[in-house]
This record gives sequence, C-alpha cells and structure tokens, in this order.
Amino acid sequence: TTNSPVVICTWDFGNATEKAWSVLSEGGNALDAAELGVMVEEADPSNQTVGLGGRPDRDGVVTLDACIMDSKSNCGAVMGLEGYVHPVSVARKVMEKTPHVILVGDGAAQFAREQGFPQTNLLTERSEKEWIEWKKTAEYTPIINIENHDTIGMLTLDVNGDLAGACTTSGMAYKLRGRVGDSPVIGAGLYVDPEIGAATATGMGEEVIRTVGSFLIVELMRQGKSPEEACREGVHRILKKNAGKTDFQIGFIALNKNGETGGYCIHPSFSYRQYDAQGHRNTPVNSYLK
Ligand code: SD4
Repeated sequence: TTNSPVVICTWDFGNATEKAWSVLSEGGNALDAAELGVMVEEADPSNQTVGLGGRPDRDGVVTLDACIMDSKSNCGAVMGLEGYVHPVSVARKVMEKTPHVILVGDGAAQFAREQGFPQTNLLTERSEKEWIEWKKTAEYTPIINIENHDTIGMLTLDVNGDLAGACTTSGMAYKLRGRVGDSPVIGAGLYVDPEIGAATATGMGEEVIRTVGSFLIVELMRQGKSPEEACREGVHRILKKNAGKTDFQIGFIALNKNGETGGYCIHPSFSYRQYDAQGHRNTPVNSYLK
C-alpha cells in the first residue's frame, strides 16, 4: 500500500519541514527525511538552541545533544558533543556503524572525527557576546519560550508507511557543564514505535525525562488516544508531579501510523510545522494555561 507522507516538527521551522518534505514527496524514506530536515536547523547560526550558534554552557562551551530512531526501533544518540555541526548525523552513524546506542562527550567527538565529520567552532560571536553579558550576573532562570525552547524534534512518515524521528539541541543555555537534557534520551525526547506512532518533546528536559515523556505519549496512543489527547495527558502527568508549579514550558508533538498529528503544551505560543499532501502550515497547539 502507498501511504501519504507526513512530516511535523516542533516550533515554526518551515525550512526544516520543507527539506524533509522534498525527500518524502519524492518517495524517499522517513529516516533520511528526518535527518536532513533537522540538519537545516543545526546548520543555521540564527537558531541559538540547535547546532552551530547554539548558546554555550556556563563555561562558554557549546555542547550538543541529539538522537535519531527508525521504524525498526534502531536508534542512536550523542550527548555533550563538542565541535561538530551535525550531531544528528553522528547519532545516525552511532546507530548504523556501532553496536551501541549512545556515545558521550570526548568519545562521541573522537567517533565523529573518525567518521570523517569536519570539526567546527560552534560558538558564534553573537552567542559568545550574550554569554559574556550573562556572566555578569550568572543567574540561571529559564525563561519560557525565549531562552531555552527552540529544540527541533521532527517526526516523519513515508510512502511505505515507515516512521522515523530525530531530535537535536544545544540544550539549556548556560547549563552546568556536562548537563544532558531529554532531547538525546530515547523515550524522553523522542520515541518511535513502528506499530503505533512517534512523539517528540521540547521544553524543560528534566521534567520530560522524569516522565519518560515521548515513550509515554506513544503508549497512550497505543491505548487508543489521538495524538493531541496523548500529548495532553503527557503534559498533565508532568504537571501532576509538579503540584501546581507551572513556571516552565513543555511542548509535545505526536504523529500516528495513520498520519494524524497533534500536540499540547503548558504555556501558549508553542506550535508545530506540518508538511503533507494538504500543504505546508504552522499549527498552534492547545495549552494548559491560556
Ligand atoms: C533540553 N529539551 O535540553 C531541551 C531544551 C529545549 O528548546 O527544548 N530547548 O532540556
């Protein structure tokens, strides 16, 4: 059977969905589409939460987290990777060329070098200036939707009905050196189940990890929930654990096997991009707070 392909991604990253759609609409596979799609944001220095130009940790070092997962439950991840623009592609190599799932820090960088990825200085002048400014007070208070939340998580469904996903980030600005969020953690920042669907997350990674968010959402879809219902329940679980605290953002998006999509978040202003046979659009998602 031929399926109608779909791509969605967190936030309004239209260039990324456009790239993924160019692969999917030509009959390309979901995994290539997801990788190539998020690479657009990794290479864009104006996105200061992903890849090149990402905001550094508090010691001034840009460290990147990414993972990728395919329709056969193969997956790969890198955590705390320094000096490479495309952590998602390194994660894919971990998946395809090693018997492992995760490489971290220096080991991930060594592997990237051995695989022939070019080394690059990721700290742009703009991000460095802002970091120097931040150091004057060195206060770390995550700001909703501005400072911390532009991670790209992308979910794809191809003509063969295969699903894939990728998630990539520089994590929280000015994080403690060595801090890893949800984005490269399979099940937290991203999960793909070939029989059910896929989910990905953006926002306060610690909270997503505590709830194993993306895995939870896929399991809720397995129980019959729509993508939006599943994302809403996922957000509610997180809120329940926080007993009324809402001073952080979480955004989930999900795509099921049938090509249906949805999302949910805590604070308004989160949206997701979608490209499919019906066209290219940005869809605001419902939020817990109004
Ligand atoms: C993290 N979830 O490292 C990521 C942050 C994020 O846009 O979504 N930034 O916790």
